[in-house]
Amino acid sequence: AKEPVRVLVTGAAGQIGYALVPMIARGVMLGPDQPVILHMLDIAPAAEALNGVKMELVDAAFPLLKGVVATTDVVEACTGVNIAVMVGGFPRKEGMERKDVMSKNVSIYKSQASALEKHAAANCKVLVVANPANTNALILKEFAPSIPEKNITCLTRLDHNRALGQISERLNVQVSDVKNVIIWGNHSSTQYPDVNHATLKTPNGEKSVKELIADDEWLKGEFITTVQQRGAAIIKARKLSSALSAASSACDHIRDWVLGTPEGTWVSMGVYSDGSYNVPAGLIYSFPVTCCNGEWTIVQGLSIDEFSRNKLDATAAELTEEKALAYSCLS
Ligand code: NAX
Repeated sequence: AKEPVRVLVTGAAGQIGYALVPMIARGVMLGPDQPVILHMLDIAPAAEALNGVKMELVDAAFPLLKGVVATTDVVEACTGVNIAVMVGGFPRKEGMERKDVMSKNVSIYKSQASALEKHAAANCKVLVVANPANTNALILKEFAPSIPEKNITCLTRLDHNRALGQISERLNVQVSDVKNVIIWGNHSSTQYPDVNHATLKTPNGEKSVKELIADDEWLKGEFITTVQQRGAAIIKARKLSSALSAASSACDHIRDWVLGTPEGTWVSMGVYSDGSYNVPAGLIYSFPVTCCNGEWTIVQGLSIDEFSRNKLDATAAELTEEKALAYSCLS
């Protein structure tokens, strides 16, 4: 039998946490034969709700779930974890300045970075979900210098999956037959969902999604804005932000990272930029990646036309500005 993997979920008493922890306990994240021990962290005002989630996990009698740690103590939460999914953060409330929200999250991610650095298992993999996701991940990286930078990522897989979903609806095909869309840049409304290299699996081989759709106006207009604005559309409909899709995509992100992407398929992950595609180095930026043996690699050599270039640069500029804002909160 495999040794259990310890998975930390911060903000576990929140909406995404409530959707995510049962998925992890059922093997959706790490596979149906991988036992897990869940570490759930939240803050004191949510302690009772967190305990309620723990009670439900016990009640669900998940065969793969070998233990639950539910705590408001960051050190206890981080101790020995192999995977950390950072969902907890400070939400933007009406009337709040961007700088104030950034400052709250910078201080949260700074202290949680230190706890992970000191107490997590060696080679712990980190996924930041909480917004501003890319910049929170960057702060975490800066304050956990002994965690390899390759191990710190942020979630853009939800945006990636949303793009696949939009294409499958438009072409009236199975979403599982569509692949290789790309989300470039920030998990924000400046992200660039790119279909230039996407393909559809057909009985006669792989076809270009762009050629099949053959509607540049839609691809450069409504498609992009629908994916960029999907979060707001969900809030409008549900009066709550996306939770089940965010949780499911977080599982996809970790599963592909740990277990590998299928041959010929790439996915989008927010990772530490090395300057590929002339994206400034030193940002956490979403790129197309393949994963093998627990490591991601940026897909190289894709052609970038002028339209795409401008979009890649615009979202990079926003991230550079967010980075400066985050740093200004440190002093
Ligand atoms: P909720 O407000 O329901 O849950 C957040 C939880 O975090 C709360 O239980 C809160 O008490 C806890 N928390 C706050 N500060 C904490 C701290 N210092 N340590 C531990 N826990 C803390 O929000 P939810 O809808 O679950 O969303 C969580 C985060 O995901 C938000 O930042 C949200 O913006 C972000 N999202 C990111 C997405 C992505 O694709 N990257 C998509 C979905 C989502 O919008």
